[in-house]
Amino acid sequence: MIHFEILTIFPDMFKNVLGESIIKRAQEKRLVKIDVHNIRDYSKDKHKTVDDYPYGGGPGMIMKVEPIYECLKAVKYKRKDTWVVLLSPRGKRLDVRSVKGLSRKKRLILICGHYEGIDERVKEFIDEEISIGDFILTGGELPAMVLIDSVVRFVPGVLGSEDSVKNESFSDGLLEYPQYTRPREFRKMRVPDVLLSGNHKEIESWRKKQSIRETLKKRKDLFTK
Ligand code: 4FD
Repeated sequence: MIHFEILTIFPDMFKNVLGESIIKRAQEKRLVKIDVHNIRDYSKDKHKTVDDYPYGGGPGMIMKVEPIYECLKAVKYKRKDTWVVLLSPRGKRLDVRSVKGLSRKKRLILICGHYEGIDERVKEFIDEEISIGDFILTGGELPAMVLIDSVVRFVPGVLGSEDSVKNESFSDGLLEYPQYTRPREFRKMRVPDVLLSGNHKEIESWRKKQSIRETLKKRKDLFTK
């Protein structure tokens, strides 16, 4: 069982995405628990403020530290079994290795930032800053959902067969080989004969060759890694 605690000012964004399909079933099977907390509920002033102008001037608004800290305290962020993550474009890039590592945590607190950024003092309370790629989004909510989706796939029992995790793209550092299903021919495009041969040795080596070819063509960087 892995437990996610999401801290956000847009809790409704999570309801549909995490309430569907595989993640929904994983929650029903008690393999995954996801709780969403509204940071605004922890603002103490009468207007429930969560952002303010930047000291020193400049464009946009900054997320205040106090509501985030109060929300963290409410979810008991200091527990030893807990890892606190801030989704941020300044974080360490998420990849298959860090996803696997995160999937072994008992409890993950995900802080979703907004506006032009977050008061730097929030970083006192976090264990790690993670980015899903070199681009800026309007909030950390989509990155948090991407992280949860990728992590949940590595939790034992979530996917039908454990083989589907081991066999996939990146598991051996290469891109996935081409896949086909029926029909055998569609608009003159035929499924490669080798896949219908029943010769499992030949199929395996054909797939390996295709993987290497795809990786050389599109992702040379994976080869040098
Ligand atoms: N690339 C990512 C994460 C968050 C984000 C935000 C500071 C901006 C992209 C903290 C600045 C959060 C990413 C929200 N954009 N935007 O993972």
